[in-house]
Amino acid sequence: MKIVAIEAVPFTIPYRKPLRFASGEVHEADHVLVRVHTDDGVVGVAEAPPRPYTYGETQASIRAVIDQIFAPELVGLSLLEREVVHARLDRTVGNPAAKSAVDMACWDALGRTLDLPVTQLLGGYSDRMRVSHMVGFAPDGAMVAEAERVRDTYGITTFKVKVGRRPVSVDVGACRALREALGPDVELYVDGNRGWTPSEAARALHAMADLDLTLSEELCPADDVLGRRWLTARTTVPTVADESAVTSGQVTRELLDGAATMISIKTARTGFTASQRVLHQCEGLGSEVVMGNQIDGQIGTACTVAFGAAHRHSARRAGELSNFLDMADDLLAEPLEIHGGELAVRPGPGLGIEIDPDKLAHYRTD
Ligand code: MUC
Ligand code: MG
Repeated sequence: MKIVAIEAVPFTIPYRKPLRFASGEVHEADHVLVRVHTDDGVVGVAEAPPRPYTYGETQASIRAVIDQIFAPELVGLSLLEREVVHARLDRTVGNPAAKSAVDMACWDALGRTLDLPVTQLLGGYSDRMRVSHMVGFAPDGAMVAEAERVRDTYGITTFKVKVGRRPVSVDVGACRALREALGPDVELYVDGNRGWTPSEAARALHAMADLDLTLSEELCPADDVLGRRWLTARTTVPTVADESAVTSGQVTRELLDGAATMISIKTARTGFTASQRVLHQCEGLGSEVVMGNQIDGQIGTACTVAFGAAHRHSARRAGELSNFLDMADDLLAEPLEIHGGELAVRPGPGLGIEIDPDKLAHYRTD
């Protein structure tokens, strides 16, 4: 079970249509495939999606930190020395997506070594999650058409609508158009990616008070310390901390400050090990969680559902598991499929996924 090598392979897969949101936009998946090799000949995999507008990482920085710092520090350790692995990773500040992909590839390698699914090693609560779909910025008609297509094709009835940066009236109009078209039975919530001031956010929530929004995520920046507290205290829509709550300490601050009432957990930024810490922390503090999406491909989505379904606390809500539908292709030999609004966890050892070597050869850019 000794780690003998860690590879960081860059690849680029185009999107069918770009995803646009307040802090950026994505036209292609320029991710990094991470492979952890052990002395038993086992290979664990995971993917790191660079989000420079959220955490400052790029495809090149993820490769560099893994090749130059993490791989030399971890080679020689056993897969069972998880605390040592994390103590070494934590010598480097930041780099959440790079660290998380290394962590999850180690878990995949451990599951394959033990011939057990990671989801069962983590908690084994359920074998599936309901799916929530993210709808990015577009004219109202296009946002409605996308939501209707996703509902009709995949049975998805929970939608996270991107807001912020555009004028409040435009986003309010889009949310109203979605509610009118989809009817009262779908779940709608909004994510501002820090795009509004607290007063704009308050005005937007007031204008959408009749739309039955279930959550409002990261409407204003974490540094709006008093503004976020003010907003959270005055709205009846629970406020979700996403990119403001990357570490356990930030989760504590957000919740105890009254800056947010819930936490988005993303395996792409906290892996399995630190996501489990955050999950248990939230459970202990009485805060709900939502399994978020870091604009993941299919490998990342397999990780999110393996984690989200494994725990009672994270399996309650629909998880954000459908971004890969926007991509033109992916690397898995057997693609993920959403049916009846649900995504099943892959059975089989580790994450239960295999990389298609021809697809990797086609999309890798090194
Ligand atoms: C989300 O929930 O914010 C957009 C930027 C990012 O880092 O994640 C996505 C989705
Ligand atoms: Mg978010």
